[in-house]
This record gives sequence, structure tokens and C-alpha cells, in this order.
Amino acid sequence: MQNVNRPCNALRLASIATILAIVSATAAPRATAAGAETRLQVAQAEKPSGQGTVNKIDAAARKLNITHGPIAALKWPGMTMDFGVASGVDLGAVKPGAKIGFTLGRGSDGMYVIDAVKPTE
Ligand SMILES: [Cu+2]
Repeated sequence: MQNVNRPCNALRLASIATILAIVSATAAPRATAAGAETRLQVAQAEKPSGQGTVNKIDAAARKLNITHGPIAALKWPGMTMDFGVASGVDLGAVKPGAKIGFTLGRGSDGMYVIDAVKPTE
């Protein structure tokens, strides 16, 4: 159970490398304010989100173990893994077995954390 976060870490690094390659290939010729704004809007539109089933809740550690479907914005496949949960999310509203939709943001250590949760049924 401790190691289930690793596949996502490797994939996350791979997708960061891809993004950096794309940005460095496209940024130089169009380094205008309008170009930067367009890229920002694209980044916001692609905020990572997913759907899954809650397996375990560790309220003290603020972690959820989730079996999630593919997360397209990150090119992650579906998997079962632990996620940290941002402080603004009410874990008291999350129950084992619940089907949820969630969005991901970056924690202070750069890892993805769940920053919003809503039931999907
Ligand atoms: Cu995952």
C-alpha cells in the first residue's frame, strides 16, 4: 500500500518533461503578453480532474486511497493509489465506498493533492 503512489510520480515527471519540451519549443517565437495569457488559459482549462471510488480514509494524515479512472490532463491511467488532501476539503463528508469526482492541485512539496471532492451519485 505504501508504494502505490510511485507509478503516478514517474508518470508525472514524464508529463512535466513533455510540457517543458512543448513550452520551450513554442515560447520563444511568441513571447508576447497575449501568448502568455493564452498559455495560462490553456493550463487552467486542463486542471487535472478525475473520478473514482474511495477505498480508505485517513483523516489524521489527510490521505485518501482511491481507485481512480484515467486522468486525461496528466495522461495517468486508472489505478489505485493514495492522495494527500488539501486542508480546505472536508474529509468528514467522504465515506468509504463513495463514488467521487475530484480535482487536483499542487501541495507545498509539489505533489498532486486532492483540492476538491464532490459525490458523483
Ligand atoms: Cu493515480
